[in-house]
Amino acid sequence: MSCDFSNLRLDFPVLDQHVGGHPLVYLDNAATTHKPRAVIDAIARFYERDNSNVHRGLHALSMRATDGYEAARERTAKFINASESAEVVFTSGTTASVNLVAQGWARDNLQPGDVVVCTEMEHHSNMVPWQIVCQQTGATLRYIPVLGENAEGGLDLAAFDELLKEKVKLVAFTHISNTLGTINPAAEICAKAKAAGALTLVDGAQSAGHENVDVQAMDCDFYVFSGHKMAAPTGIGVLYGRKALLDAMSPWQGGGGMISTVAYEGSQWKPSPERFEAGTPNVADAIGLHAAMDYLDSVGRPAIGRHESELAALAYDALSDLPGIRILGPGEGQPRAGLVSFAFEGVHAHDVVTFADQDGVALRGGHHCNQPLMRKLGLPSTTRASFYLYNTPADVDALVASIRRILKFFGVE
Ligand code: C6P
Repeated sequence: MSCDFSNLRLDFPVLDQHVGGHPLVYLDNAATTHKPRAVIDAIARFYERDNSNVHRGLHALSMRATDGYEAARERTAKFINASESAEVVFTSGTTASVNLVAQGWARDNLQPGDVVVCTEMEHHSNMVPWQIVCQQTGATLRYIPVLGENAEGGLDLAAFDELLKEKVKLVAFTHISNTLGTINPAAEICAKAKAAGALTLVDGAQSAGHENVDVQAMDCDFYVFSGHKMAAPTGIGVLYGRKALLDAMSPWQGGGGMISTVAYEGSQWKPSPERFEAGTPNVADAIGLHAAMDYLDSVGRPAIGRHESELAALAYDALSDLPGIRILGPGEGQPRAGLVSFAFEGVHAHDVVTFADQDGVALRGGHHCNQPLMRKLGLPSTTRASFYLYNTPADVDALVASIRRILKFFGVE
């Protein structure tokens, strides 16, 4: 049964408001998404009935909280098709998950002469942690180039093949680019890396809530994502890792919950996932993440992905007609995730976003945590419209009308 996306807006209370006298048109979903009533209710229910610390108490509330937290882990394993729930570590988000692997795996396993490969389209969160650990270990960081003056050619996989002739230990790359909308061939990249003896980390921040993710089919070693970009709360994220790898990794942070025994002389760790969850975890938001996964799957992730890509294609076509526009990422008719990032000569993205806000249209302007990519493309910033399941073709019309108004003001159209 196909889903009627036109009514989904009603599930998201925050969308029922006016901004600048106009109904809110929220097109900043790559930054963070809104939460459906089902998620808000699940969090409220936890605080109203079950609030307690987990894994520590033997009283009823603590046991209910523990059950809820561990059920969220089971649900997450199912959501990404991990082979067991112990492969799911809860973190505060994508950034924390990448840093955990950088400091828990890479710091112990890299040495001078080793190479980490990431890409020129990487978000800072999947670049800076590798820069830090390469500095710490003497390893070298290399980048798969992007092709084309607007990066429309995606990743240069021939150049990747060349890089793999070096002593590559890890390939860390984004599944979907938050600035370009490029959908990278994750399984192909993982297969190439594996054949060269390298591990893989896939940044799923922009893919996890937008398509079916199967970490076993992708055959990656690590997959990381944030709840807040997929209808779940802020402050909860996931590190998926193969069990044997996680169990061989050092803890990133020490404290309660992650130890098996502690003596004055030293301590021993629990296996994963507890080893990586020192201190009181974010129980309420893990329960919110569980509710978000149920909600997204009740709509259907493949349908959500198709819907967003259709909206992005509509926006791409309408914006392409505007004078002086430069649209980044995949060209006309090429596969594109649900976002469009663009720039106009002589009109700064921050002006575009400020004007659009007066029309009730929420966009993002800036470098989108992709400074090196912006520099390579010769742009200070872009304006980005990013879609989610509650957006509609009418939202694309509002976007285009607002952009036309801005261009008139600046005398461009
Ligand atoms: N991108 C954007 O507006 P955190 O902040 O840890 O939840 O996610 C970081 C992150 C990592 N990888 C990718 C591909 C991302 O898009 C993001 C977050 C936001 O594009 C904020 S800069």
